Amino acid sequence: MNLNISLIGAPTDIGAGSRGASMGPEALRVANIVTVLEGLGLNVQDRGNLTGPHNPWLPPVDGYRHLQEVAQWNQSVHDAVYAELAQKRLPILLGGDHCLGLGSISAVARHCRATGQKLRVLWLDAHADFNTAALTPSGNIHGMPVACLCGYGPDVLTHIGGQVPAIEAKWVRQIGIRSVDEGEKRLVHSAGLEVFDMRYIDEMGMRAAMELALALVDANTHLHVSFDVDFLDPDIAPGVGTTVRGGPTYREAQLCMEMIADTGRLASLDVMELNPAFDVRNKTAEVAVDLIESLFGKSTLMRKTR
Ligand code: Z70
Ligand code: MN
Ligand code: MN
Ligand code: MN
Repeated sequence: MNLNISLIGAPTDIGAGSRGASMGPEALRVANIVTVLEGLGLNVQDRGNLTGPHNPWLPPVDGYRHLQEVAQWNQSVHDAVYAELAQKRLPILLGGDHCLGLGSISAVARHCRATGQKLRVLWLDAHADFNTAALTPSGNIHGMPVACLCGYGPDVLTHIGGQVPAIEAKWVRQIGIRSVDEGEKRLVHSAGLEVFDMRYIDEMGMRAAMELALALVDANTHLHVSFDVDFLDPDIAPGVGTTVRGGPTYREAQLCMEMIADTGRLASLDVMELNPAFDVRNKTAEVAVDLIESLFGKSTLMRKTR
């Protein structure tokens, strides 16, 4: 794995349905993300925070809230993530709401085109984030980034990164899904997204889900993880804008992270939707950092010394 890590803060809630994810990057720093990663032997550079338009908190226009502001934040995320990849570093985007997955993953896809790597995106989330302007019940663009990446969305969002669509649906595996809107569900099926929802995880177990989600990941695969903290069960992660009951437990989430670590192919990461305004004594940030530690191979070290 790439041992050179760059942290990029994106302090905004521009695409979210509640305010507060803008405080996510600092909460992750307060939960010691830098020293925890350094403790694993990684070289960590904190690039500080990006800047962008403030959140005007307006109602949707033509099915989108804050479309221009979302586009501007995503362009800045795209440029920052692409620059780190071009310097052969592993970017960790500290969100910020999940609309920014668009800027991050479009940059990763562009990097993969330049280097001839295959891309696999693991989308860990309670939500499919596959809405369009016509389907969305809210207009919140954090419910749309996967659709935009796959080419379903407005030009200002789908064109970031220079190729439309930025990715193919078949490169994506969604894990932990348990809240999908009616129209969104139909688009998920027609686009052919592979979804390991909570029903699947309950019946088959996290191990089987991850074995399939990681199938055919090889030495030429760039593995991107987009971790929406609301993936986790609210019992362990109350600090998000939208809690949805019935998510992975700490142990299931940890196994998920460990199996990703075991591939050795993790090459970029988003940590999104952490909302300190809903958290209790920063505990959700601490759980997220614990799980990120597993994602970067904490348990691999433990197995070697067993
Ligand atoms: C709903 C929508 C959502 C959070 C994504 C919810 C979207 N599907 N919420 N992430 N926290 O409004 O599109
Ligand atoms: Mn999400
Ligand atoms: Mn979510
Ligand atoms: Mn690479």
